Amino acid sequence: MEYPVPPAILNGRDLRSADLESDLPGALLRTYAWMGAARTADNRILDLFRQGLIRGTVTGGQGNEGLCVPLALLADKAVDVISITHRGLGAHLIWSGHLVDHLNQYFANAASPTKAREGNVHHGDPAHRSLPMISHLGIMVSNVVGATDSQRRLGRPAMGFAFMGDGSSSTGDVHESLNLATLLGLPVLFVIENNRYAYSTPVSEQYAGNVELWRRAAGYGIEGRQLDCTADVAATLRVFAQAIADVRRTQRPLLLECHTLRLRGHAAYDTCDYLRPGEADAMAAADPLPKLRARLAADGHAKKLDALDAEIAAWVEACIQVALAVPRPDPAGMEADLFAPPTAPIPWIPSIDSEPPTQNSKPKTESLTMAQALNHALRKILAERPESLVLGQDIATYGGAFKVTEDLLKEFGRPRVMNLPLAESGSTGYAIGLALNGHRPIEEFQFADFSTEATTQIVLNAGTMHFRSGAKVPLVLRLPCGGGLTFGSFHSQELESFYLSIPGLKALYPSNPQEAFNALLAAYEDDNPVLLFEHKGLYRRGKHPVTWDPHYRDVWHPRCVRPGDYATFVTYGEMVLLAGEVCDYFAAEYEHNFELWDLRCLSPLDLGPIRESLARTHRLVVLHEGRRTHGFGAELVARLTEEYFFSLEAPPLRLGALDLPVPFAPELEAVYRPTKDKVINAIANWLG
Ligand SMILES: Cc1ncc(C[n+]2csc(CCOP(=O)(O)OP(=O)(O)O)c2C)c(N)n1
Ligand SMILES: [Mg+2]
Repeated sequence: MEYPVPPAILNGRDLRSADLESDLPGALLRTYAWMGAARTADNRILDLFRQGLIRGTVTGGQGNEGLCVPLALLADKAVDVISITHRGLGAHLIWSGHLVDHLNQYFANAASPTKAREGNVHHGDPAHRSLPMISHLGIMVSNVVGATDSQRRLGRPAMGFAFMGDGSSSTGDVHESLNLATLLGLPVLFVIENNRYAYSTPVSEQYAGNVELWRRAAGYGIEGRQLDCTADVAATLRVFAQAIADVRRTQRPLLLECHTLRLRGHAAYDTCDYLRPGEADAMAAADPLPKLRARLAADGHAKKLDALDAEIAAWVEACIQVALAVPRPDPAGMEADLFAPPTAPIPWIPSIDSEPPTQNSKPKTESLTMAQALNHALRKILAERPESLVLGQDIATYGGAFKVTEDLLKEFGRPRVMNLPLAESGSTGYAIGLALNGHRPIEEFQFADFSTEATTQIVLNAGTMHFRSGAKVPLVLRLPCGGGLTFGSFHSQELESFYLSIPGLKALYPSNPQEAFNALLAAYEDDNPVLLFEHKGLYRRGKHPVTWDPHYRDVWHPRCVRPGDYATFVTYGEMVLLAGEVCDYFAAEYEHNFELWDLRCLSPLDLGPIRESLARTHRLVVLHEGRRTHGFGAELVARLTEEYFFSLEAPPLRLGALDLPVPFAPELEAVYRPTKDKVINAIANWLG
């Protein structure tokens, strides 16, 4: 594909504050050229949408160029981090790539940067720290905080640019991110693109009338400023240059409310009936682009501008023709791209504690609880992998609600063992940002139940990242889960089917200390977000020998706990222990030997060995602690029996909890959960 050569002035993608002093006309001409290119492209994209050549939701940036173009020109694209909104085509054009690349995204063709798996402006350039957008507004802001921190940890003089609309500024993630960035002292410029509307909702219905958004900064203890980006582009450039210099100098966040415009309504289909009479005309009159043109023309550049406009229009047309000629996307490889491909194992020191065994000694074995085994694994990871860090609520000084992170702070210090505020979504978004930039965070949720606060970040952002952008999110999410401890509905849930009903996440669920140790190493070295379900009832269920296991990666596959020929019994987590006792009972009382399988890995599912077992036994029992309806067992039974249906000697048996919130009192919870007696009775009835 040959890319049309851009007008020479567009070869310059940078402006520095010194340029504003030494050659203001040149700086303004360059800004005008980029604003004009963005406007022309946005207008043509709208036409192409109306012709049916572009699909989806075309949300133009017409009117916002006076904001996003100056900022993108002033940013240091070699180190800074940015997340651009759906009004920022101009910033995309400046940050990286060629107009054709961006048009390919809109046309969703074979050369689209998201491989046509996402549309509109939902692309970025993660390799160059432009973090791709998902539709869910406010979500990317914390990613910028994380990636900026990652840059700082790597010793790079970067700052972050986190954009949001006036509507998006109402989301919890924006609040959480402002708080987090201030708490951590991170150089992030939070930019509110206030165009006075969120779709059809005017600011008067978005926040109380007497509020000015920039004043919110005071509540976080940072500085806030406001700026009218529709007035004078030279002034805008100076204010932005100052704000950028201040953020770099203070290494603190700054909140900048920018008054801007949305000239073509919310999206291509918006009829804008909700505008007040005369409002559209007033917006058109405030448009900074013609104002800048008039100023430059008055300064004697009229001819140059005519030529430049013509050159830009011809270039945009030529780019459209090139992008239109690209073939439609190929569905091949879609499924393979859900996850980042496997990597080579990390060269771990072959011991559980990073002390290499001497030549003749065998690897050390220690008797550990599961909580201690996890602590050992975390210590090993922190000691051997500089890109690792452990974060979560109360995990530093306190050592975590279940003491799994005990003493790690003492050994590794605060930047690598970090308490986070009570803000699961922003914190997870921060961790995603770190992971996108090469760090490998391990985040502890105090209880798995609280991870639902971060569902969008986990499932829709991290879980879809590789599929839609090719970027890797190596992130371990530790989820203390499960019941039986009288903790009630909000501290006892099993969330595997909740999370795994949407593709994109890997999940391990160890059932003993050795497997927990292995699972944490395996999860850590994976380039995808991995949920690590840790049953709280197993944390201190006795001590068991834990040693270095060179086959630690086997946790991605099921394990045969005991062989048998009568039935295939599949379970995972704490239920493995219960199932073992149930198998003992049926071996003793019925002389039926069940072949017990510990699934270990819930995603990606490897059912091959279990299918082989079922081909021998012809009977299937599936047990899990979570609720039955939409439970993980439904998936297991369906997948396992669709192949062997006609050779089964009995209907499959699916056992789980009642379809209720987890009740609190032990007497009630015992009725809710699968217990040994209930499972034995159910199987005995099934045997007939
Ligand atoms: C969390 C979330 N809720 C709803 C939407 C649907 N939606 C898309 S754009 C939009 C308005 C956004 O307004 P604002 O943040 O002011 O940005 P603007 O479009 O004005 O630039 C809405 C409600 C969304 N994308 N994300
Ligand atoms: Mg808005």
